[in-house]
Amino acid sequence: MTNFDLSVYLVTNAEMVPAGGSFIEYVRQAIENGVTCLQLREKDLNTRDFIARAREVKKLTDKAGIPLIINDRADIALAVDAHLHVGQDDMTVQDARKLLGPDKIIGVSASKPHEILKALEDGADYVGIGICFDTKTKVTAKLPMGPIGAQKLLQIIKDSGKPLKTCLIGGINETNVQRVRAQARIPGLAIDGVAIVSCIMASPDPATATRKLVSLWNETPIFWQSLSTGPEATVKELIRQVRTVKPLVHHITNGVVKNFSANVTLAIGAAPLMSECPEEFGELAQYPNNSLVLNTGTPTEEETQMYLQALKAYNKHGKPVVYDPVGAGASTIRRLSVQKLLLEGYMTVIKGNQGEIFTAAGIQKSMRGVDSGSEEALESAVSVAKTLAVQTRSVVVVTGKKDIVVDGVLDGRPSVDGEVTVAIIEGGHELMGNVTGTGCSLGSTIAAFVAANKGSPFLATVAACSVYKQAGRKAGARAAGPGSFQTLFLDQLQACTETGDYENFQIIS
Ligand code: TPS
Repeated sequence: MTNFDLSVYLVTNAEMVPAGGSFIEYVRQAIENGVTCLQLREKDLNTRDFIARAREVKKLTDKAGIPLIINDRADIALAVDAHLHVGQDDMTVQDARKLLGPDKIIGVSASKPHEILKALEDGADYVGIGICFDTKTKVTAKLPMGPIGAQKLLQIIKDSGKPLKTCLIGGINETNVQRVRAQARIPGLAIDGVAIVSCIMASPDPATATRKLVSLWNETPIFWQSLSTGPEATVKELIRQVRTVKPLVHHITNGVVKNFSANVTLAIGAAPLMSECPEEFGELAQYPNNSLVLNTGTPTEEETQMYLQALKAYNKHGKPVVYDPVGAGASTIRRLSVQKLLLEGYMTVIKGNQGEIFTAAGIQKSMRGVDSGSEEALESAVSVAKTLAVQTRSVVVVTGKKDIVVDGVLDGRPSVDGEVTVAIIEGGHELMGNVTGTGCSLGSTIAAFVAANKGSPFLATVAACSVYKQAGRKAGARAAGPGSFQTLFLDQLQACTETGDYENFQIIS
């Protein structure tokens, strides 16, 4: 059967219902408030009680016109004329099909490529892909794959050409459902829904929890709103907008560059704020016209927890986040920090040098031995940046002799079919590499530009890189060495942003 709606799929767990609540009442409220599918998952009921409960629930699902799916027990599905979900250790889809016939929905849990291939071969109607995030609901040794990790499974389904539906499960709740929807997709195929246990079953108010999940699933994700191209603006207007809006740029950055980053932020007409105090992240994220620079200079486990709190606060309010994964591939702890942050949050812009962007994209290949300024290196960096932009749906910046800016990818735009917009910006000066903080402060500049130009994060990022390169070129031409370069660079940043003087850039695709 293919005609069913997986978008908000409740999987029950009677033990989670808070004291004083009634299971059937929870199910009724979830159904009345919009779940589109319901799975009865009873691990501890005896057969007779299970059937009785299934009949009771089926009255509600029939009335609402949504499918009732029984977990694991084909006999019970048969007895009550319901559909079936099986796990990898349960009856196979093939055997279940023999029992239930062609008209019943049969779904199967899957987390690995070979399990998807088997589901396709066996003619499953949908797969429950997981675990997406950490979950306390099910004892599992599986590691969270995140919405990005689900993309390679979607690719297998797309390549098969079969109409296998998908939902993601594990740790999905109102704080991450929109990011799941935004990121769990590849060009031409998106997940069909999310399956939820605790966010509804353990909630003190299942009606509100359900309504919220349903509306978050159906609304345009908050990230897409800020990723829309918006009105066509000239680069000069984008630059002017920074001084007009005076965005507040919250920095979490490493000690060695704090002072310089704050001065750069001031020079371009924005306001810097340095805070590593999680207690105020929720409030700071709600300031108007703000953004977050997440420069993960010292990613100890403790610091990474702090980064996560800031990321989640800014994501919650749909505010721009510029992520600078400093030294991303240099050590295990740095790689883990990158993985964790990309699993747990959405970045508006990811900025790094070639090595950092390769690591963020999960690509091991080293460009060692290749001249970083060569055409070969540029081409390979563009291709990796595109991969990362498509995966994360972020704007990706690769810094270097030439900066590369790749557009984040959106539905409804041509880029979704693989054509991603890329800008290349030349300019700057070699002295930029001799002053600590010039790399990190580009992150501050991008954050200010993106905050001031919410409708156009791609062009705003291009504008930020262009102004930055221009100020670098001009300061370099006048400087006697790194010392005078530093002061001249701040002067030039102010002058260039005041006059709208920027380095020309090239859109290559
Ligand atoms: C459609 N499963 C994987 S994670 C999990 C369960 C029950 C717990 C999630 O809980 N796919 C479907 N149905 C299933 N039963 C499974 C997979 C297995 P929470 O949302 O509280 O994190």
